[in-house]
Amino acid sequence: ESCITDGTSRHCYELFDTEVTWKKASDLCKHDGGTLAIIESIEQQTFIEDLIKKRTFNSSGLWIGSDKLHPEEGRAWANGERFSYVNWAPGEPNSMINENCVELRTNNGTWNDVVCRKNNGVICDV
Ligand code: GN1
Ligand code: CA
Repeated sequence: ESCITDGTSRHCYELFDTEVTWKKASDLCKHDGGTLAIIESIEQQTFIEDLIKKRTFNSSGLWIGSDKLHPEEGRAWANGERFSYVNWAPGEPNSMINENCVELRTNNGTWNDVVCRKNNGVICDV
């Protein structure tokens, strides 16, 4: 079972080793009745890392639920919530002007800002 209960909320994750843009990833999760994963705690982050370690991925990154990294408007999840927890790779985010979406790297679970048109795998919270 790919679910974690964190505080009062329950999260069930679906991981896809595919190659799609952020928007297509978001649509895929909606089609499955969920959203791209919004990671709000180290417990959720560690749980996702453990799921990733159980399999292999061709994708270097998996889309998570933010397409809102902007120098002026700031950083937020797609639902408008501010980041309460972050796991940026060292030196990231490094280009909020061009790189407005967030990927979770499959090699170590760290986050990177990247162009939204990149092709990545997907982490849905369904
Ligand atoms: C990648 O390919 P490069 O080095 O220009 C990445 C950036 C990271 C950077 C870290 C499309 O950029 O988001 O910040 O590595 N871009 C892509 O060194 O993967
Ligand atoms: Ca980056």
